[in-house]
Amino acid sequence: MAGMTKDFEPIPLPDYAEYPPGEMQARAEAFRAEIARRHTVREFSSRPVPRSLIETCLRAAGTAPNGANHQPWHFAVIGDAARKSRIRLAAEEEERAFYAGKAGEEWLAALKPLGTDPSKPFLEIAPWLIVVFGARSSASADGVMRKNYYVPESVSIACGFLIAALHHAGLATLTHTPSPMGFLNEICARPANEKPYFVVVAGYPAPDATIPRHAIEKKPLDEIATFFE
Ligand code: IYR
Repeated sequence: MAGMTKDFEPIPLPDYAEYPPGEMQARAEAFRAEIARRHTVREFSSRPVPRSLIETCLRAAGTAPNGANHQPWHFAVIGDAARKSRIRLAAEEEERAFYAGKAGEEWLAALKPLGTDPSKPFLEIAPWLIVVFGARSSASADGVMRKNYYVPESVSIACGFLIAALHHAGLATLTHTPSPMGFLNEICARPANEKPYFVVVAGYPAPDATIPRHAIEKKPLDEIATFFE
């Protein structure tokens, strides 16, 4: 029936795995080391990456925790040269205004150590651009439109899963946020109730890819965490 909500039906936790404490510590350390090898890359190779690899990483992203399990996201996966060119053209236009002063002095000063500028060749060179949209409302399984909850939080967590999955598979990524990015709805044929959040650029790094030294300076644990015990 239209608008009907589902009743609560608990099922046994299907696939939890417990490890001996020593193994837990080793797994935590192995994951830390693996994720610490992820670096945002801005120079990509045009080497092709199979669609099936991206599909598997998107399935991982789709398991992210989210508001009311409405899964308020859509991933527009751009592999065609024409759309990539349109995205580059529109993004560079916005970025030129941003770097010419729209961003303001403080923001531009904060970006100095990253060495970024309005030129975004990676938007045409990388094999895949994954445009991540958050849906303010979306259809339930029975086709009824309903409001979504915690959309930015849900989409950002899914994006984190996606970046981790792509890295784990051996790909380099860049979380690109042209500002404003409303132009992405038209290019990706997404409805107005969806808002673009990120462009996740994915591919092999260029053989001579560099990263800014600034990017490897990470805050120590005692600066990012406070324990109460
Ligand atoms: N969107 C711009 C500027 C930019 C902003 C932040 I905050 C960054 O961490 C990096 C870049 C660009 O892509 O150049």
